[in-house]
Amino acid sequence: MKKVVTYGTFDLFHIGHLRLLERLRNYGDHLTVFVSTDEFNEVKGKKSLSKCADRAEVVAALRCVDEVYFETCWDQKVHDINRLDIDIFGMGDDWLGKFDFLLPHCQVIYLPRTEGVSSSYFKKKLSSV
Ligand code: C2G
Repeated sequence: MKKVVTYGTFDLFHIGHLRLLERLRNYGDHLTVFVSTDEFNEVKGKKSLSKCADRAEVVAALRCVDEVYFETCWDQKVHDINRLDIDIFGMGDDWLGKFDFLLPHCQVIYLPRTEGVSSSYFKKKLSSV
């Protein structure tokens, strides 16, 4: 079984998130998603509107997602990849090159982002309503 993994906040879940997860799932037979905790989002300098448990519940409900865990720090990826026997690590290409240090442990792919949509875009729109 070819296992794929990705990490993210997935706040205000939108088509960009969905398209990424569906494309990643098609690179293998199993997709694991690590959802950033609220505390880790602070470390990332991101404020999510939905709390971690809700964001994880949305991601876990997707047909293309097989397992969901939590991302609590930057440094857990090598451990996760080895522990879960991951074959492919994938992210949107706004992260291009940032995770190449994982190459000794698994294949690393960056997929084109879905243009014109982001959680921050929706937050801005919502605040001006
Ligand atoms: N994404 C996308 N298209 C968009 C928006 C996001 O393909 N229009 C992708 C991002 O590239 C990322 C994933 O969706 O791979 C999740 O995006 P975020 O929730 O913004 O994740 P981020 O805050 O970038 O956290 O350790 C990695 C970090 O936790 C990633």
